[in-house]
Amino acid sequence: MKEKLEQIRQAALERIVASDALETLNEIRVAYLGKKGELTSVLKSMKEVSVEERPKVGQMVNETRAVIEAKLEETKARLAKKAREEKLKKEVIDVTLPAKKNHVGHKHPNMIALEEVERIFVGMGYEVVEGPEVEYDYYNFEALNIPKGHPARDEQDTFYVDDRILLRSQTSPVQVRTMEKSRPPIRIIAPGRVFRSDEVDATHSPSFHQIEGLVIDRHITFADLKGTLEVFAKELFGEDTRVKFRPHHFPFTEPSAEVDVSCFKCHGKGCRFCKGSGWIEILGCGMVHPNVLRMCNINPEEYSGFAFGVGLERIALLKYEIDDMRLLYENDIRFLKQF
Ligand code: 2U9
Repeated sequence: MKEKLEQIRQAALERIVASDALETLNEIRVAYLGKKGELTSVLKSMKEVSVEERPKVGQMVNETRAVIEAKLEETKARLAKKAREEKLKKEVIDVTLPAKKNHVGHKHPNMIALEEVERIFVGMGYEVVEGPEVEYDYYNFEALNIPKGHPARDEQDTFYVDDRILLRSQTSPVQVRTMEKSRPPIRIIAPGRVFRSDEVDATHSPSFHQIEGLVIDRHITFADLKGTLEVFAKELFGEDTRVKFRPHHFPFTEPSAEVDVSCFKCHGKGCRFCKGSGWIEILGCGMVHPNVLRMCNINPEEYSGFAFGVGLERIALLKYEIDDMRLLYENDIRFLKQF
């Protein structure tokens, strides 16, 4: 029995020392120490050993098991360490290699200008509202006091989808929809893309952006309109900016005006930027026409309001002194990088 145990011990240790993988160690453990393993079968044959000898043989079996287990553990630790070292060697990173270049995006000048305009009006308590770019003729024209056959329809050549549906030529439909579903007081700005069948040149494009504003409440007067737009102009172009209201005509407002700001380059003296006049036109505005209020279920006897519209690209071109609108649409990274 003693020789047998010694044989088992020798063979097990030899196999353990020769093994080079953790899986092999597991196989060896099963082969010698498992339920059907060689050492266990020795224990099972104890009944053949005389009663006096049994404790001694039992102790020898236990010793053999302990020796094999210890060698298994020691080898397991050694193999695990070796595997980890090999893995680390493979994963070595050369920190001196040049890094990959990160391309950082830039905000489009339109976006910078839009955020600035939104900041100013949100600061005065306005909400920002958006609406569909594909609209009904009703919201784009009829509800704005521009019936079929009105000359204003020819002034802005509109893209029609069919005889009822079109690509909006202004963001005014957003205000009409807002008036239809909410009661005054209303204080909103409506930024968004609009479409007109215009030839592309330095100041025109078939698709551009507007920001329109609308305020409806009791006792709103032209003085509120003037004060609001003066605050807007000063915030946008500087505290020393002066504003000038010139009478104008829009079908949806009465009275209507166009607004000029004093040239922020020459402060009104006249320069190339303002084409010698000292003034720069920036927006159109007026008191909402009673017909428009009525069509949106608002009683013009009780409520009044003002509205205005600015071209976003025009603001971006002025603020960043860009001389050609096409630069805003080409998305040339060398141009956009400058903002
Ligand atoms: C409702 C009632 C009235 C919106 C207005 C203008 C004046 C205007 C132009 C400026 C340059 C458009 O970008 S542009 O081409 N807009 O001059 N827009 S008043 O008036 C409204 C809108 C909605 C219900």
